[in-house]
Amino acid sequence: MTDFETILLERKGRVGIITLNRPKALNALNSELMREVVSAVEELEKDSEIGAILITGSDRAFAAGADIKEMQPKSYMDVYLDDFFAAWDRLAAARKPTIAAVAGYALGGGCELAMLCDILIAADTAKFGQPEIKLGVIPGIGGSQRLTRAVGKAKAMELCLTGRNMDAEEAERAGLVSRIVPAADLLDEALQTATTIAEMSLPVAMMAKEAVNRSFETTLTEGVRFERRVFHSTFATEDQKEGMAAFVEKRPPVFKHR
Ligand code: CO8
Repeated sequence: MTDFETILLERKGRVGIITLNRPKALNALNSELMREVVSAVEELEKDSEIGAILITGSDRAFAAGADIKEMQPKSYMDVYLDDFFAAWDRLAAARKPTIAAVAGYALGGGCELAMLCDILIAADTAKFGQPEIKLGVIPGIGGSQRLTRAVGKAKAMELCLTGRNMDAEEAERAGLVSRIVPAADLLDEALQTATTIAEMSLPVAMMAKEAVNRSFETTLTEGVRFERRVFHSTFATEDQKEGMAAFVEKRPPVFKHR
């Protein structure tokens, strides 16, 4: 297992847990943290014993944004030639289900990182926002696109143009988070959800994820056609045979993740 400086990586059962760990900077996302998260995600994607990836921060902050101190001296050419922050696309491309467990601040790149995950579970202390405009920039890790798809144009515009935060209640009402839990229970609840998913058939969970994500990229007719083809292909898995046999035989399924 790799050693990391800015994150912690642990495995609990079939769940890989990545904890952002730059407490003095409220988990601000610098390049090193980005590289480490991407490398941990790659490690977990390759690990056949892992069925879901959970990303979390601290009680005070999931992440308070991209690291402003790191960005401040950069020129246009620096960020353009580096394709600054493009490596985060690797997380969006993860094939295993990903869950963000958010307490405290999820601002700017922090909100965007949470939105790169498939499911977002919020503590009642969570605060979401895209305050980049206050710094003279705009969201750069997909915030203007993913927030708009999640909460609609009016609220996304308001958040991106005023930089105001929304609390967990507002985020849940708007459809950004799947549910809110008391801060003290966040990790347990998120781990339970991740474990439930990780115990399903891995290839079928990957297919379900791919099908839901397809809805953001295509028309309804093409999306439904895609879903049907993938549905048909689940019948090629051993786990479909096992899942249906277990139902008929009134016993819990034992998935082989094949
Ligand atoms: N970057 C660097 N350091 C940070 C950041 C950050 N985003 N956020 C907090 N910190 C540091 C503070 O500087 C402080 O460090 P120090 O003690 O050395 O001064 C420490 O964390 C604690 O922060 P505060 O003292 O400010 O704590 P408060 O509780 O008073 O305030 C806030 C908490 C409200 C979260 C406040 O820290 C804040 O407003 N942070 C900045 C939030 C922000 O603007 N985020 C957006 C950043 S821009 C961004 O994410 C763009 C993404 C797209 C880039 C893509 C490029 C291609």
